[in-house]
Amino acid sequence: DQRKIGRALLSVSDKTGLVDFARGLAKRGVKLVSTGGTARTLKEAGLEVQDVSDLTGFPEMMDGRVKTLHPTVHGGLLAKRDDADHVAAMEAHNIPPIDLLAVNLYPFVKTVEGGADYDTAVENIDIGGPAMIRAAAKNHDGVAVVVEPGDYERLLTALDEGDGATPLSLRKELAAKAYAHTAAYDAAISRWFAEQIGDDTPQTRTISGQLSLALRYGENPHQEAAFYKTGEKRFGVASAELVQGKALSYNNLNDTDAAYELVAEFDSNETAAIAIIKHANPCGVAQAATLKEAYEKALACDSVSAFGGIVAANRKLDADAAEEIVKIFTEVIIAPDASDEAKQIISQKKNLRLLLAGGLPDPTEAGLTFRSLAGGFLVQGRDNQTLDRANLKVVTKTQPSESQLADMIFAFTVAKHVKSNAIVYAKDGATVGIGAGQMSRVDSTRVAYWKGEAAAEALGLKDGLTEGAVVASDAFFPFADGIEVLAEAGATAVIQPGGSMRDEEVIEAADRLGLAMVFTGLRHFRH
Ligand code: 93A
Repeated sequence: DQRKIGRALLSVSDKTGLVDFARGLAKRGVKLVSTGGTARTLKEAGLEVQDVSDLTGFPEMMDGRVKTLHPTVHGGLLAKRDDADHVAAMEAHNIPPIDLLAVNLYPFVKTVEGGADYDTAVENIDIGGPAMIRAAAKNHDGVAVVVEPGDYERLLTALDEGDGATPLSLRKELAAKAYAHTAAYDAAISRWFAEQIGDDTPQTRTISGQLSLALRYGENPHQEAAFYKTGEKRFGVASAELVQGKALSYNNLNDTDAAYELVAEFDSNETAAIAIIKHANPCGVAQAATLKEAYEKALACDSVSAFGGIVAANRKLDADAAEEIVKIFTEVIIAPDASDEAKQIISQKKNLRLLLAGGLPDPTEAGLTFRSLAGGFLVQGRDNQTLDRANLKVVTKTQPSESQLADMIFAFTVAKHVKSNAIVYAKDGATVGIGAGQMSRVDSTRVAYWKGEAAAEALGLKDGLTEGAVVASDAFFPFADGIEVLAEAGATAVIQPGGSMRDEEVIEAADRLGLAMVFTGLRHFRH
C-alpha cells in the first residue's frame, strides 16, 4: 500500500509554508504542477514548475473560474493506479498521474467576515479546489491530499520514512480530513446564503463550529470537552475577551452564557441590571439605578447560593460595583466593558475571571439552540420573545398597580431564564425568591417561598422577603394550589401565561385571596 509520489499539483490561496514544502518535494524528485498565483510564487522562489494550462492545453479562463476543471487534471487524480482500463485510458488521452494534491480554498469565510459585498463573496466560492480535493480523497488508494499547511511537514517526513512513498494509513487519514474540510466549507457558504435570503429556520440553516478552546474537562472531570464557535455575530461568551483570571471551564462557560443572556434582557439605557448565576439558574437578579445597587439587591435574594457564582452586568462595570462583587468568592464576571479602576480592583483577585464581551446580545434576535439526544440532536429557534405590555390581560377583579406591573414584567423576564418549572417572586425590581427545576409547579412555588424566608432570616429581617411580592410563572398554573401557596407567602399579584383547562378555578382562587393576576399568553419553558 506504499505509493510513490512522482507528480504533485499545488494550488493554494494561503501561501503559508508553500515554498518550503515545494522545495522539499522537488528535492525528493517530485515534479510540480501549479495554478497561476501559486506557480508564480514558486517560480519566484527559483523552483521548476509546470503551469496547469500547459498540462490541460487550456488557458486559465473566466477570471480563474475555470483553471483546473479539466479531464487531464481530474483523470490524473481519479484514475485507479492498479486498474488496467484506467491505466489504458490515461495512456490513450495522455493523462499523467497526479499523486499528491495540495490545495487550500478561496478564503470564503474570511471574505464574508471582512464584510465583503455579495459579488465578492460569490466570487470567493471555490469550485475547482473542492472538486480536486474530493477527487483526490476518493482516490486515496493512489493519491495523498493535503488541505492544510500544517500537514506539509508530516508529508515530507512520511516520504523520507517511506523512501518517496506514502503509507495508505496516512492517505486515509488525510482523505478523512479533506472531506471534513470541504463539508465545513460548503456549510459556511450555505449559512451565508441563508443569511442573504433572510432564512433563519433550523431546516435550512447549516451549523458548523470552529474549535475555540480545548477545555480541561466537561461537566465532570471524566468527560472530555471543547468550546466551538459558530461564527454568529452575537455579543456574549463567544465574543468575550478573557481579561484576567484562571482558564474558563465548561461549567463556567455554560453559566456565564446563562448569566449574560439574562442580564441582556434589561435595556442598559434604562436601568442597570445584575444577574448572579449558579448551576445555570439565577440565584439573584435585580435592576437599579447603579450596578452596585443592583448587585446588592441581587445578592440579598440568596447570598448563600451566590458564593462561587457567576455575575453578569448589563453595563460597563464601574469601580463601585467591582468593589462589592469582590467581597465574596465569585468565579466569573461578565460585562460589556469595564473601567480601568474596576479592572484594577478585580486584578487583586488573581483567579477571578473577567470577561468583557464588547456589547450585549440582542434578546429579540433570531438564532438556534441545540440539545443532544441519543443518536441525534434537537434544534429550535432561540426563545427570542419578549413581553409586550399591550398583550397583558388582567383576569382578576383586583387590578395591578403600576409598580406591581413593572415588577411582574421584571419577574416574568427573569422566569424566562430559570429552568422549568420556574417560579420567581420579585419586589422593587429585584428577585426575592426563585424556585427552579422542580417537577411540579406547586413545588417550585414552595421552594421559592422557602428560599425567600431563608434569605430574610440570613438578613435578620422580621418579615419574609416574599411579603408583598409579585410572582411570575413560566407556564400556566394547572391547579389553584400554587396560587394558595404564593398567597400564603404574602404575594399580592401574579403573572403567568394562562391557558390551563382550569384557568377558571385559578382565577377564582386569586379573586378569593385578593390577588391581582395578569395573563401574558406567552410561555417560557426552559429545560
Ligand atoms: O475558480 S475556481 O473554482 N476554478 C478552478 O478551476 C480552480 N482550480 C483551483 N478556483 C480554482 N482553484 C483554486 O484557486 C484553488 O482551490 C486555490 O484556492 C486557488 C489557487 O489559485 P492561484 O494558484 O492562482 O493562487
